[in-house]
Amino acid sequence: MTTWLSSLPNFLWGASTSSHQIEGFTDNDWTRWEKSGHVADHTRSGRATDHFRNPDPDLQLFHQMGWNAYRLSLEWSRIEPEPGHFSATAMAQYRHILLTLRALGITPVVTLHHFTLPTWFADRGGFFCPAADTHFLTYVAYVVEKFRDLASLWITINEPMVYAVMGYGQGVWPPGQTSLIKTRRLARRLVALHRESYRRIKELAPHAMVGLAHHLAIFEPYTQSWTDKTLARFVDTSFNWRFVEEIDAYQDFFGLNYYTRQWLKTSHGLQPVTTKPGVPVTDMGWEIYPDGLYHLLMRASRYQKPILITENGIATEDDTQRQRFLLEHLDRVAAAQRDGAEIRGYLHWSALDNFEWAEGYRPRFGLIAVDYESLRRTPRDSALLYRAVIRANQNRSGPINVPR
Ligand code: GCO
Repeated sequence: MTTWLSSLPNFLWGASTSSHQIEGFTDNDWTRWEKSGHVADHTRSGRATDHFRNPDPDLQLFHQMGWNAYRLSLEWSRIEPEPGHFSATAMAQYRHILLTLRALGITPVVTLHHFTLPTWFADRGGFFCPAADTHFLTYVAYVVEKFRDLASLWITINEPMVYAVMGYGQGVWPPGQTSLIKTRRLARRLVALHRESYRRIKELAPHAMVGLAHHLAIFEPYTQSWTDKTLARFVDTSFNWRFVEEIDAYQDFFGLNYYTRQWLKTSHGLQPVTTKPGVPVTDMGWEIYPDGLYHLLMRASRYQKPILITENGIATEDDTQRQRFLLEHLDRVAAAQRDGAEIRGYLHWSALDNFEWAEGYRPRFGLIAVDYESLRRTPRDSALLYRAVIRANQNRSGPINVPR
């Protein structure tokens, strides 16, 4: 396979964020959702980490942490606050961010849609509106044309299945609907939209590498009963793999987000049980299960695309737990490489503590701690440990080397 990504000399090491979670003062469907009291403790994202107004110190810090890649998302609602009206100010600031990253030797990985929508688009029905494709593709073409000189790695949609399930199945994210049928229909629409976006980006930037960030989880039967096993297989196929199959011809790399394992129990229906008694969990209540990353990397490598781990991380107040999490997961990445998976990068979630959607600011996912009062940034020991791992692997080819 000779692709731009596989010809990259170095493994991509870095971390990920998304616009709404760090930028502050965005005006989109999530801002409205927060105002109507849907987030834990009535939290609003507010100024968040204030990154958009003042990005430079963060970008410098990312460089100091040894990263050669950084995944960010563009906030559609900032760029196109009214249909067809593009904000020169927002575009100039994103250009500045991309230019600064490049000057620091950091490869940007740019996500076009990370959960949030401009309110005008949400009001027309979001991705169900009849002109949804036209609107989204206009935005995509606009930003790709403006930034194709600065970015070559593009992610169209972040976690389409999570987006569909949370907003249209479980109703805990905007627009708060609870319909299985709509969840399925939305997933199908996003498949079509991804394919169209892929084509459009490749027309505008033929050398760009375009993919999607798939959220994959391990789904296992809670008991060994035939019904639990069947349910687990069904959820694994419909949540993890159906979308992947449908867009496989339209991705140049496989973007993989991995966090946890979940259990299926017939009495709970399609809603997985997040843990079993006695397993180690994060502050999100998610099981810590590094082997899951190995299994999913091996499974994803069947698609014969270079794999980019676009998210993997832990919410915890205890940084020693984060350090352990990091090493254990990197160790599983190395094992998958030794067993033949072509993995081209690891982007930890997250660069900074940030606004964790319906959970608000409580979960701490950052390699870099943020004091939300003073806005002071402090790299955690896990960030320093990560830097040591990155340094030890600089200019190495072959499987990464992870200290034990
Ligand atoms: C997601 C997103 C991130 C989250 C992260 C932790 O997976 O929901 O890509 O925005 O913040 O995964 O939950």
